[in-house]
Amino acid sequence: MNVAEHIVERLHAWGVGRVYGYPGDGIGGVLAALAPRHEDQGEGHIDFVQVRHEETAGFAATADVKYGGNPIGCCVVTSGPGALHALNGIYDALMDRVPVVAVLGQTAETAMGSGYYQEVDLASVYKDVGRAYLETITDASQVNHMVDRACRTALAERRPVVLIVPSDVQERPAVVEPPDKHAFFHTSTVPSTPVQGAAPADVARAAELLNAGRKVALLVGVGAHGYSELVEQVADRLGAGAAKALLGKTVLDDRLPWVTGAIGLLGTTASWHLMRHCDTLLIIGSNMPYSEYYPEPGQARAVQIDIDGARMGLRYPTEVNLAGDAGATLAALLPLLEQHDDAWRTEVAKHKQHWDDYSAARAAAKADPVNPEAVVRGISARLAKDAVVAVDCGTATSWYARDLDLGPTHRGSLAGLLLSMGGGMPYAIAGKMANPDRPVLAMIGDGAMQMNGVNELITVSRYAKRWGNGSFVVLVLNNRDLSYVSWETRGTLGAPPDPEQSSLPDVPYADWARLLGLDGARIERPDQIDSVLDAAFAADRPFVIDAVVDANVPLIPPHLTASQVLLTAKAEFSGDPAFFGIVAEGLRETVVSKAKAVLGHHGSGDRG
Ligand SMILES: Cc1ncc(C[n+]2csc(CCOP(=O)(O)OP(=O)(O)O)c2C)c(N)n1
Ligand SMILES: [Mg+2]
Repeated sequence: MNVAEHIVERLHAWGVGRVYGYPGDGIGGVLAALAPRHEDQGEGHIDFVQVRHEETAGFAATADVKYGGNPIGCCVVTSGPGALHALNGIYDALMDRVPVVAVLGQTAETAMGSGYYQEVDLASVYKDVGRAYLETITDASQVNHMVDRACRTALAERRPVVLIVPSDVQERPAVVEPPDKHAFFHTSTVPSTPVQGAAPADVARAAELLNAGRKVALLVGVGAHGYSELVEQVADRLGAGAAKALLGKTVLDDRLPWVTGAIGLLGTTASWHLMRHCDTLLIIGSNMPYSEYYPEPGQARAVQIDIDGARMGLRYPTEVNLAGDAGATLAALLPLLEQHDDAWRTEVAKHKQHWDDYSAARAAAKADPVNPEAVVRGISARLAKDAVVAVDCGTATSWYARDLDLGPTHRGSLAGLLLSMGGGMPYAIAGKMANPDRPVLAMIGDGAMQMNGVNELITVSRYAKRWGNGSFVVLVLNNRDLSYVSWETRGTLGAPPDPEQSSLPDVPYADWARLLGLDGARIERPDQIDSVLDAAFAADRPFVIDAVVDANVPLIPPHLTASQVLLTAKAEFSGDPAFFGIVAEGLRETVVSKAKAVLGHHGSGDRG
């Protein structure tokens, strides 16, 4: 056995059953060690997924864990350019707190320091993203303790860890049993028991606070994943309404009347009302960053449950901070909670209904040529109960948050805090690899599709035959614009976007899919929506929906601040032609009339 084979064996012992990667001579030894494992369908099996770009390997390793695949994600990439490509995907693991081990090749030790080709100081480049654990294996005796400590740290801290392995070290004979002497270690591959619930005395204090509340709001995040029933029971007991952070979207069913859906910039007016009118807040496993969407400071008494004691009270001044696993903590809390009446819930449900009516009207509004929300709502109606959903960064994120009804039977995720374009297709691939018997849906903007999606469709076409369930639907929102940023430009700078920067070439995405042996169709008119969606969801192979949608359906935040209105209006009045093209007339009226009211209020002809 050599060092590379030893590393692979030890990673396997920690639960690494799938590796996303790309070859190169800097990592040749490790890939050679993976080869027989890939063929071995028995105990020692490790799947190898060859992607088109190392960034995909980083994203997919992260997403694999999020979608319930391996307990620890793994990507294996070569030295220099391979490792530099992978960096962004590994940052996703850091920001969304996912255990991932990145194995990076490196220049041979003998050549290091000579300015050799592909020689990059990876320990420096990866210092930040690998802050939990980053080491270079330079001696065969280090393999046991370095792999063990890396994997244990990744799992315990839910962070990426990095092992750099020079190419010549990979080939050296392994030291499987280090000698029993000074400065050698004998380490364990037995995982640590998971963190349990919070301390009973603190749970009792939290119960007292929650029982005193009359208008309780829940903010539910990814930390509540897997505990949907408990969250519902707690909410029912407290007569509470609940808003969901983006990564917690599947914890509670969007269709429940007391669930107000998404919160924050992409959220609903119902979540805004819930937060702004509650007197008590219970945050469960969420680190939702938009602080202005929480209750006003001082308005609500708050309890937070988080597995990480270091992340308490960061977004809202909480009174009781319960550090522990959300499931165990909620289970301890539930018997201490008194039954509340449903007066507040009735109010919450009324606002939820308003939102539903408003959003249905938005989707029904005419657009040029097709309203993206109509397409997404059509998808929502057809989505299988067990679908796995991936979404990219852009307007797709908004429509995912607002128009797609998901619940605990689904799985849904994205690069939540990093919000990188190009996450959607790698997430969809990992979602399918982790759940080959479930249908997958990806929602991706044309910009992100052009960034990496068209290439990674090659990966999809390569592996599609392996999947037990062939359904893999990719919705491309072909609006020929970096629309999300165009709206940000209007809303924050008060300026129309520069078309040279923001417009995108039209690409026949469905034709490309068919060239690859997949299926696809274009939606160019509203009357094609139903037939194309029906075909997409009936297809037994990956299907690309090229939806030619309107870039100018406004992305209105749930609460328009006066300054946003002023700036958006300024963009309009300064002659942004797109703004006049907004065909969701009712909405346009809302923004424009609100803007005019504010402008009028400020008495400022000059602002126009
Ligand atoms: C890697 C990366 N580059 C740039 C951005 C900034 N950004 C956020 S959304 C967006 C526009 C996305 O365009 P597209 O994929 O076409 O989706 P749309 O908003 O048009 O639906 C951009 C450029 C980003 N988030 N990530
Ligand atoms: Mg676009």
